[in-house]
Amino acid sequence: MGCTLRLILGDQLTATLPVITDAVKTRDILLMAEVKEEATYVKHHKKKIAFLFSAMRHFAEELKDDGFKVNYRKYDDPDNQGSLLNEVKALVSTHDVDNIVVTEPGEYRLLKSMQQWESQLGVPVDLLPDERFYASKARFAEWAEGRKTLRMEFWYREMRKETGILMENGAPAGGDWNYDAKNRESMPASVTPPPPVKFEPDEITRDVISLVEKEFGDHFGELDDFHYAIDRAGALEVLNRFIDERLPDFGRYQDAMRHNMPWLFHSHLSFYINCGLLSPREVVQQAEAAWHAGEAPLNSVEGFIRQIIGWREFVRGFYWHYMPGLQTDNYFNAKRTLPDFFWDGYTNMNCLRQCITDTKKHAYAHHIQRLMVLGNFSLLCELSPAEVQEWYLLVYADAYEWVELPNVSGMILFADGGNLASKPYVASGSYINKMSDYCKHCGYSVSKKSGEGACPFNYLYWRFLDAHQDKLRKNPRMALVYKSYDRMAEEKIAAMREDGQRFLTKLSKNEEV
Ligand code: FAD
Ligand code: DLZ
Ligand code: SF4
Repeated sequence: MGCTLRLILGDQLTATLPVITDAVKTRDILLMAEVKEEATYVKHHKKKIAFLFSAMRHFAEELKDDGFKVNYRKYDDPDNQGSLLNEVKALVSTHDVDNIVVTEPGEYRLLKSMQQWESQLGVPVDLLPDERFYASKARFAEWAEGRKTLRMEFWYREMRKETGILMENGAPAGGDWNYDAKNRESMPASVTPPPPVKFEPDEITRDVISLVEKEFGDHFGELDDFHYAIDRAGALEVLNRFIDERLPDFGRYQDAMRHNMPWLFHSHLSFYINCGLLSPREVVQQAEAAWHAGEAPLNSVEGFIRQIIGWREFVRGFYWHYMPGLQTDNYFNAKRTLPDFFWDGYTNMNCLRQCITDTKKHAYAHHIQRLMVLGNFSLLCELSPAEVQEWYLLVYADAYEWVELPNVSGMILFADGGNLASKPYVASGSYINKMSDYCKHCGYSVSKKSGEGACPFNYLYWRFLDAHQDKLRKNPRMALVYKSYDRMAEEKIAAMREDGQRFLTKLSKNEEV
């Protein structure tokens, strides 16, 4: 009798997955591989690769200590086969392999490829469902069936009822489904968020950092000050510290941004949840328990839990529902190429400079930076969806296509024409000024609407609404905005158009803005 070859991907570092728990320790082979194909299909941020390779190596060591036979292929092994398929092929040709088992990958391109493996390898390949989500793909499809539009809020309520999370006698805890009205505070200068949890790199991480420096030197991002958790124990510590130190204020400051402060009261858990070191269930359970214990207010706990059982589950279902079309949707026919400053951060617009610098340094930016600064700018400037998608997929350490693409195509670019969002997330500089102190450190004037020195978001906002009236006027949620537009004097609109066009021309030529 031969063995079962069990493949574990870089974002499947979860010891409770059946691909691992079903293994016969004395017989089956667990395969993990650092391969060029996965590390370069987009040029991932250096810190993202270092994080994932280190986490993979630590996970493999833990499996070995637990008595599993682990075949781990390092990136710089001279026999490295370069792709997951070729690594599997190499083992099939040298071992008596009866069948291959792998948990379904999170990305469409890899799933499509794996669905060919059985015929390419001549060995049965079982793709197991990824049980780490609350809802299966089939559950989402059943919910989506027959709905004209898919809205997160309705999905979220369904999930609350189904799981009983934050429910009391069949009704939402506290009487409301959503407490976001309390979650829109800006953060006063007197508030100092607790510092993020930092870990000193151990020998494995130091080796990986040297490898990344050598092999991926031309990738985006900085490697120094690497401080992420790289194993489950560390990830659990980040979770516990979040619950104790940040969760109570998570809600009220969820949308706030501060100059030179990327971490704020966010959880910084997405890296660990998405690669499997933490399960969404344990994260949600701990947050709910903190509320029951009176250690965190309901607006924070509900807001946080909604991000996970609401948004995270929703975008995953949405991705599989709309792929592959989601990749090519382009409702506004946007074509502008990404300006160079998306890579180096050199722009006079302080909000963008801050968000890009944070991203470059940490492979992290929080939600409002991604949505209302970088995303808002990308939409207003009609940047090419394909280029924006690639950028978001490679710059963030938590980015995998199943979660990145719906957020980019659907949420920020409205490229799907409204399947995900009921209206485009666009805003002028006043929103950024209200939610941050970025404008205080900016050469542009946020109070100036047009002309020399005016905040570009101000005229870009009206230019966008002006240019896309044919598509947006019919949207009832845009009615109020167009009412204001209709009240504007013709000269004012003309000035916005002119300033906007001048700015976009500079952007297209990669001139300094
Ligand atoms: P917190 O603010 O503490 O939120 C808690 C958790 O909720 C996160 O860890 C995450 O698991 C989940 N979550 C929150 N918002 C979302 C969301 N919109 N979609 C899915 N999960 C969510 N998140 C990713 O994990 N990977 C991505 O590639 C990604 N790309 C994004 C691209 C854009 C354009 C936007 C607007 C958002 C994107 N997000 C992505 C969602 C969100 O910005 C990140 O999950 C969050 O910033 C991660 O930081 P945190 O763990 O501190 O989150
Ligand atoms: C993101 C990533 C990177 C950078 N490298 C690897 C790798 O070398 N080996 C591996 O198994 N997985 C890697 N990953 C994660 C995969 O790209 C991920 O499993 C798929 O994109 C599916 O979500
Ligand atoms: Fe950004 Fe405008 Fe504020 Fe400058 S003034 S930081 S460009 S919103």
